[in-house]
Amino acid sequence: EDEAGQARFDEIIAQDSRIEPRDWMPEGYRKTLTRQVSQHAHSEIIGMQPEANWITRAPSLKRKAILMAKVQDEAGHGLYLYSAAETLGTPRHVLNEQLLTGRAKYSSIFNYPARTWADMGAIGWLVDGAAIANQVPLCRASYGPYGRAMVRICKEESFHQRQGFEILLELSRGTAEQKKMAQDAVNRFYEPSLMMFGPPDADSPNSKQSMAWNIKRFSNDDLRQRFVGMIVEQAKVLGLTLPDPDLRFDEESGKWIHQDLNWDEFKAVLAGNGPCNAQRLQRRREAHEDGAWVREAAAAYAAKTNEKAA
Ligand code: FAQ
Repeated sequence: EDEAGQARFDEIIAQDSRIEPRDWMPEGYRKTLTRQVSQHAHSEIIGMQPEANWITRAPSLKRKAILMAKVQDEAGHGLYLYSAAETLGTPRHVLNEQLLTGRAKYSSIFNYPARTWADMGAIGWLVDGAAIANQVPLCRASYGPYGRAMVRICKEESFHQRQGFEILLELSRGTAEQKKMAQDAVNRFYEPSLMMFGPPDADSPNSKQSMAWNIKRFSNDDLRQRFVGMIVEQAKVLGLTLPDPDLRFDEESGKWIHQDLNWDEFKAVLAGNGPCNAQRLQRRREAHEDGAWVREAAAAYAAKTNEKAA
């Protein structure tokens, strides 16, 4: 049966068609997707924290409403992605346990602090911008539930990116102090946002297989340089600069060249030693404990309903 399943799986991949939850799939495919999709879900949930910190301090009612909507969207993305991950066979409480015990990764970017209101602009523009550049190709991922989830998520990320851009634009056109605050936020988030695309291709153990399985469509470095090209023009409109002395377009390769990134810092953040890792996980554990009564009530209600039905 495995042999027939493998042959059918290979055929679906060769046709660039989709694998669905009930289809036979190699264990490695199931495992790498569970890893990537659940880590993506964890990123959305942990990613609520830097911005949630600023909801009470948003400079106007309108800004507050927009920021609240964005953070709620991220919660929605997380739930959506956990559902997609569960179709691969691992229940959500197990995935959650992996996050709370620090065994599962989530995006490095959310371990950096959001210090000023301008950081809401830089996060929207650069972090959501990088998320879109990485996730648009994932809409064509070979695993059906993941690809379909990505389509909806990318639509919302586009709104997020525009709202961040608009915050920076307004600050940049404001007082000298506001413009300085915007530039400072961009300076701090530029390099970490480039690291969101993952390690350089030569140090990316999962890329080759994930590309062969049509999960990833482009390499980490390829997406990174594309993203840089996108933001170069947008930075001009913003009247802000990117803190990268090596930044240029290389005619010969048709690619954007950027400065070398500090991969030691990236490794430290992944190992749990970034500026906010401990705080982010601590907050998530507290939120999980605070929600215990909701889970208990939902389970009791479900048991009662089942009893009645029986
Ligand atoms: N941070 O072999 P590769 C968002 C890990 S957007 C932490 O290249 P792969 C929206 C990687 O997991 C952020 N870990 O791995 C939002 C692997 O470790 P493992 C989330 C990283 O999977 C905006 C190891 O390094 N987006 O949340 C990172 O082929 C604003 C080796 O790396 C996604 O998750 C990193 N930056 O490629 C929310 C997108 N990079 O698991 C709130 C989907 C790599 O073997 C506010 N994911 N690692 O132990 C992907 O596209 C891929 O998983 C990559 C990594 C490209 C991230």
